[in-house]
Formats: sequence, C-alpha cells, structure tokens
Amino acid sequence: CIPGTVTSNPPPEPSTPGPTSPDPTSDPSTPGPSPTQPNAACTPLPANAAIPTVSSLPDPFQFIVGGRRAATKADWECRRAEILELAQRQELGTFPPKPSSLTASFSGNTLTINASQSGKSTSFSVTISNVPSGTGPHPAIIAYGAASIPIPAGVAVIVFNNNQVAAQDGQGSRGVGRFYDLYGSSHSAGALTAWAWGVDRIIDAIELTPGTKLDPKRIGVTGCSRNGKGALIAGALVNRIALTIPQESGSGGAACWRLSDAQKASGTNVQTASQIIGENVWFSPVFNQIASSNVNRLGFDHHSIAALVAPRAMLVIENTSMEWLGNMSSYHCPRVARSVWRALGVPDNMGVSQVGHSDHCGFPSAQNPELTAFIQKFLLNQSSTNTNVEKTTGSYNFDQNRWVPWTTPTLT
Ligand code: MCU
Repeated sequence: CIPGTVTSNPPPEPSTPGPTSPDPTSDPSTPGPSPTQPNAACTPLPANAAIPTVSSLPDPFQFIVGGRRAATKADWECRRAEILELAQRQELGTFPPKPSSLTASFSGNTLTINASQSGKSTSFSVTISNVPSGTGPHPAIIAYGAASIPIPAGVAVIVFNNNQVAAQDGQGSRGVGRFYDLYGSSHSAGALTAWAWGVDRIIDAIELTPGTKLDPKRIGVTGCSRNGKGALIAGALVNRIALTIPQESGSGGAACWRLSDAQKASGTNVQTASQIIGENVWFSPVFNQIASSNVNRLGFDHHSIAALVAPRAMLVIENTSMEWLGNMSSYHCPRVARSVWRALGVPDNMGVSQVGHSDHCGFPSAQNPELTAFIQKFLLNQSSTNTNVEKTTGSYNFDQNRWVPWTTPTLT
C-alpha cells in the first residue's frame, strides 16, 4: 500500500556461566540486557561487544560472545538472549519489563490496563468480542487494529488499538503515545517495540482478570502489513504468546534486510532498511545509522528475530504479488528461520505460506487450510492437525550457499 495509507482493513539451560545481568530498569532509554533473558547463567553481551560485519544471513546458532555454536537446547536459550539483546541494541530499542504497578478493570467488553512507575502513569483499553459460551478459560487472538484473517468460533478476538500506544504517523510521531507517556518521549523503543510492550500488558491484565474468561496461556497475535511487522515483533519479544501470525508484513517483518537489499539491487521496487527509517517510526533511532549505511553490520537479520519465537508457534502469511513487500525476501527469510524450529525438534511449530493476490491484506481462501490447522493445534489444543507448511506460489533463484553458509544442528 501507499506510504501513510491503509487498505480496506483498518490500520491498522545455561552452558556458559557468567555474571548476573544488571537491572534493565535502571535507565529505560539505554538498551540493556533483556527483561526476558531466561536465566542469569548466560554470558551477557558486553556493552562494547564487536559485532562482525556479515554479508550472508548471520548464523543464528553462533554466539557473538566466544564464537562457538549452540549445541544444546540450553545453549539456544542463551543464544536467544544474545539475539534479543542485539536486536534491541541495533534495531528495536529497549523492551521494558512489567511496570512496578499494573492494575486492570473489565466492564462490558472493555478491558482497561493502568500502568505506573517512577511517578508516571498511563492507561489503555482493548475490546474483547466473540467470547465462546461456557466458563472457559478460552483462547483469544490479539488483533492489531482489526483482524484481517478469519478467526474461527471458539477463539475470542481482542482488538488492540496499537496506534494509541505508539503512533505511526511518520517522523513527527516519534515518541507519541501511551507507552511514551509512561517512559518518556525520548525512550529508545520504536513503535513496534512499544506495541509489543502493550501486548505484554494485555496478557498481564488477562492474568489478573478471571472475569474475561480468557486463557493467558493460549493467546495469539496477528496484524497485517505495518501491523504485521508489529505482530512478528510481539511474538519475538513477548515469550508467552502461544501463536504468532504476521500477515503480509514484508520488509521490517518477515523479510530480511539483506535479502530485500539484494532484491532492490537487482531492480525490484522493494522496501529497504534505508527507506523504512525515513518513512515511519517503527524502529528505534538506534537503527538509523546502520540502516542508512550498511545492513551487513547488523549482528542478526529478521530470520534471527523470527527465531526468537521458537519453539512457540508461528505461521507467516505472505503474498507473492506485492513488489514492495519483497516476495523472495519475505518467503526465504522466514523459511531460513524455520531451521531453528528444526534444530529444536519442532519444525511443525512454524510454517510459511505465500500466495499471490492483488488485495493487500485480503486473505485468500488458498491459505485457509494452514491458518485453520495452526489455530486448531496451538489455540484449540487439537494436536492432530497438519502444520507442516512451507509453501509459495512464487519461484525464486535463491542461492542457498551464498545466503546460508551454515548448517542446522540438532540441539540436544
Ligand atoms: C507492508 O507494510 C507497510 C510498508 O512497510 C509501508 O512502506 C507502506 O507505507 O505501508 C505498508 C502498510 O502498512 O500497508 C497497509
């Protein structure tokens, strides 16, 4: 879609002993160790760590600290923490932990979240619909803006007005929204990170509010286009989302910066990192310099960010027909990410489906079988459905050796 517009859909265990992480709340505007770092025994990434420049897709299994490759599932937890830290430091800005005070109230179909910390406070509301009958607790999908995928009976819908939590109205909207009312307008988080924080708080509120009849352990998240980028980043940062469904998220979402740059260099009108930082405030200002000069300086790419979701479930929905999304990039990047689920022994927890259609954010029925299968298995507990999905109607000359010069281990 055209910059600044929206479509018919509304806008939208440890292996390396090391020191304990410092308190990430001490300076909220400085990227620091992630609040979701799983344990203190992982070696934190030093503040001055040298990040190698890599022109292929960086090996998601290889540690920056020490350089060895993950061999066990416990190693992966530490490597995941390292990627999480890198992604915040170089692209997303700091993802703050739960604020010191959080309360929720539920009235009608509106769930209101009040958060405060260090003398500042903020509040936002979401609406809950399609709640199944019965006492529950029931699964739910959080939809950024509005759902543009069909959500079946049995799954409630939570509409999240992400624009209110962090505006996405071009450069002038940097630091505007309920997130920044709490953390300050110069907080390093870009809008995608601020929205993920909002999703994390919605789940806090569901935990606090049995009256919603929703199950905080069976929450999905979805969004399309710019909001699809948001859904992917929420899945990556909020490690209690059960199912992540980014739809037509393209560059800055399912696509890899390096692959999008390669498509651009071969004459495709695809969105790149250098373009995206001028268009909107989705990313942190910490991304600007690398994005405008050389994305090979990123210690990760979006296959690594997608892999932060593993072993939790994700279905990436893409579209071959939209040049701007980078069709090769938006297919092969998540397909490469799937190697992490494969390494963890759960390849079917992640699927990639790309079908051509001219209506951006319209959902083609050809993708119904995989969408239904993922929702049934991961939100409705029907374990027998087939979620082994890696499909595209596109055909690409993807040079696997050039982009993926590493192998997929079996993590024990
Ligand atoms: C694909 O998502 C974005 C894209 O990154 C932007 O460049 C364009 O302006 O808008 C797309 C979108 O959100 O469409 C609704």
